[in-house]
Amino acid sequence: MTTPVLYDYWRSSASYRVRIALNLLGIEHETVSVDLLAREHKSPEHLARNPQGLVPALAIDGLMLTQSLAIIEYLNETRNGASFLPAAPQSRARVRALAYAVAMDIHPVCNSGVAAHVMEITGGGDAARSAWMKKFIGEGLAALEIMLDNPATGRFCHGDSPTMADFCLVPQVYNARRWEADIASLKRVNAIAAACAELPAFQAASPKAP
Ligand SMILES: N[C@@H](CCC(=O)N[C@@H](CS)C(=O)NCC(=O)O)C(=O)O
Repeated sequence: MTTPVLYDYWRSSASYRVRIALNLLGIEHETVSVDLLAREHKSPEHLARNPQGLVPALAIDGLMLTQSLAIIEYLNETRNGASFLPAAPQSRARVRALAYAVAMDIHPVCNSGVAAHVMEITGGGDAARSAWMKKFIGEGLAALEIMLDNPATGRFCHGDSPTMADFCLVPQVYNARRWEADIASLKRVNAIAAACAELPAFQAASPKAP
C-alpha cells in the first residue's frame, strides 16, 4: 500500500488538526511542507492537489483529500478504532458544533490570507493585525468556553477521550497564545488544552514539536 502523504505547513492550524488525527491512529505517513510564506500553496503543483490553494491536503487510499474536517471524518469512517465522533446523533451534533465553532467561525476570519488582505486594503500594520487576531480569537474562544459549560464536557470537549472538537480547539489555543489573545480566564478551554497536551499524539502534532 502506498504511504499516505500529508501536504501541510508547520504553523497551519487546519494541518495541525489532521496531524493530531493521523497520530492518534498511528498512521505512518510522509509530510511534504507547503510553505505558506513562500506562497507555495498558490503554485500550480499545489493547486492541482487543492484548487482552493489551501493546506492541508492528504493523499491516501488513492485519493487526494482536502478540508481538514472532511479528512478527519474520512479517517474516522475508514480506520478501525477511530472514535473522533461519538456514536449517538445528539452527541455527534454537539462535537460537530464545537468543532465548527472553531473551524468555520474563528479560523476563516483569522486565516493568514484573509488577515493579510484586510491589512492590505486598510493600510493596517502589525498592530492592526494583532488587534484583529486578538478580537476574533478571544471572542470566539470565550463563546466556546460557554458552550463547554455542559454536563457532556469531561476531561476533553466531549467526555473523557479526545474527539474532533479537541482537534480543533488545541490548534486554536496555540494561535491564541501566539497572538496573545486574552484567554487566561477561560478555565474549561485551558483545562482541556492542558489535558490534550499530555497526550503524545497531540505533542507530536504541535508546531512546537522538534
Ligand atoms: N477549511 C479549510 C481551511 C484551510 C486553510 O485555511 N488553511 C490555511 C492554513 S491554516 C491556509 O492554507 N491559508 C493560506 C491562505 O490563507 O492563503 C480546512 O479546514 O482545511
